[in-house]
Amino acid sequence: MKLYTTGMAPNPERVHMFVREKGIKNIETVEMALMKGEHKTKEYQAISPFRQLPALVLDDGRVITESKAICVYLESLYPEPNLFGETGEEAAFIEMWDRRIEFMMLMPLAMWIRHGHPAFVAIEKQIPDMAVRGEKGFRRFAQYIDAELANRDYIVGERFTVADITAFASMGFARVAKWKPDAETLPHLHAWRARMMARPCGQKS
Ligand SMILES: N[C@@H](CCC(=O)N[C@@H](CS)C(=O)NCC(=O)O)C(=O)O
Repeated sequence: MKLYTTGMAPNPERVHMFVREKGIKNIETVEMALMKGEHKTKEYQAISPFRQLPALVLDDGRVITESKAICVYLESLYPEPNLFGETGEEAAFIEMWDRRIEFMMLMPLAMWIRHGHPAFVAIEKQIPDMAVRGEKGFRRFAQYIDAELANRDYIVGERFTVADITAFASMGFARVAKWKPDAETLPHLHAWRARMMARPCGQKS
């Protein structure tokens, strides 16, 4: 298996965190310089039709794109520890939270950074209003999830799942906007982030 990836980008990072939590060692990686547009070539488009990262090339040549789909595939090869749900019911709750985190936290954050950070003119036609809306949406959701985490240790319940990975990868990307959860105003999110940093997903090699 070969993983096309790039540093400091939340979607590839979701896969790397998943790999660390599973303890998977046999994935070759190909690092692409996103900000230099290395992924915009015809060669890479032949691998990933929308020229996005990550992309996982299987040993038989087939390609899986979409970070979550890559994680689903890896979960099928390495079922333990289970990160997608032991029962259909648990899987539904995990999926619900993972989608909420992806659409209400990661996407507004990406809008904020891609449309607001000067370095991102390299890959984005910036619309300043999108940055403003993104920042607002992200901050609103951070408060919401902080309140949720007052009652439990992890995004879904009492155990770590793929939804924690999506949220933690978002936190990592938020550092580009010089944002992290503050112990006074977002105490539960702050404590959850400290728990994530102590886990395999938080140990960058
Ligand atoms: N839905 C895709 C999104 C992939 C994506 O947007 N990747 C970003 C990096 S985080 C990318 O490759 N962007 C390239 C660009 O915007 O030119 C996934 O989950 O993998």
